[in-house]
Amino acid sequence: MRFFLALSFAAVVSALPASHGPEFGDDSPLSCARLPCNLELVNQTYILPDPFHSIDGEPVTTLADWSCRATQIRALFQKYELGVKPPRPPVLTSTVSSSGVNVTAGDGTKSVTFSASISYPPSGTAPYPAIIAYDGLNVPRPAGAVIITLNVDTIAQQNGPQSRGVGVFYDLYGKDHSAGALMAWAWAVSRIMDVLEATSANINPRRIAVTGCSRNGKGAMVAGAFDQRIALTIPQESGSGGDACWRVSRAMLVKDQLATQTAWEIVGEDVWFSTNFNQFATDNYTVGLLPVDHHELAGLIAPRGLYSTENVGFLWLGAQSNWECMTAANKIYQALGVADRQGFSQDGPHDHCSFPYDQTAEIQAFYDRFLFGKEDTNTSVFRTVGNWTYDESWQPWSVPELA
Ligand code: MCU
Repeated sequence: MRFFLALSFAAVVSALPASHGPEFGDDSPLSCARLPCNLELVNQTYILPDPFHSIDGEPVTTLADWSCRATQIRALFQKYELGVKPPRPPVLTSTVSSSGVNVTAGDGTKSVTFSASISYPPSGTAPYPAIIAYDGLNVPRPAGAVIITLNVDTIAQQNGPQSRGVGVFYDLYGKDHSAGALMAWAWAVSRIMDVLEATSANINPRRIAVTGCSRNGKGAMVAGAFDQRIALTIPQESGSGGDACWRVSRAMLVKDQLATQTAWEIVGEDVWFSTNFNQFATDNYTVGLLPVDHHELAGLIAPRGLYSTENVGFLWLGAQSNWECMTAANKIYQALGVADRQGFSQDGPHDHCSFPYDQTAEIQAFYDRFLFGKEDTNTSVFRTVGNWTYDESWQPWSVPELA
């Protein structure tokens, strides 16, 4: 590592054209992403949308069908909830040093620069695996891994409704761009991935995790869902807008009078989502029209690693909804034959974003398998300290075995 101290690398990353393929990880035809302009939205308040039928009712029966359906689900999330994620920009350059990376992204007429700090491990084997941590690490640091810290507010600020459109993402794409903050942050992660693929920073771009807690956990899930180069996604206590499902959180509030966070509350609180989401969150009765929900957002991470943690200490996070939603997400992992690549661990009560000791071995198993390549590590973790079971009535659809 010492050679970094004297040297920094400068690289031009954008030799390749922006593409539909590698970032989104699918080789399905572009037609899979095309949505009908007159898509009829059906109100399903007590049913989680069926991941295994396309919007025109075609069943998903093969892995190729799923790849196409996943592309469609990404298109739906971009159109209705998160806003559009721009592809790799035509101008992308970087400098990497022993302590950080500067990324310059531009469209040919204007450009922006953002940076992320890099902390190399005292020992380990290069090229190192790395964790991209939103605003710092709240999970244990694995020995032998690099930590890349991204200050998310510099990309897209989230400081109440008036902060919409502030940050380098909007300096480049315009303050009225449809992306909410979560998607803008995901774009920045993908640009860091571009840089890691193109430069020799002694970091292995095939062994990258992304993590964040709370609002940043929502962001980590979006980053993992929208860049299939990320090997492991670790949303921590992401709650509503993360590993909770909008519909189940709504039912907790409206049907069971449990004071949890709903879509209606969240769009008024901050700018994490696209303004296109507002139509589903005008009150607590419209979210059933959203043609997707977060079991599918998490399912987009399959077949890659996903370990999400929750904390029953805060009803606001959505306790039953986290469990219900991630169990429904596991149906997608099951369909792909990789159920154990998704872990869910709900414990507590403990302080928000503190990492409890009893999750240490679980997360280490995910590190071992997805960051250190120990493929035979057992990552079967699906547990809650809560007193609830999966309510099958949310899932009237069946789970195919895709091959
Ligand atoms: C759990 O994430 C959020 C939550 O959605 C917000 O309502 C609350 O204000 O902030 C939480 C958070 O990010 O805490 C650090």
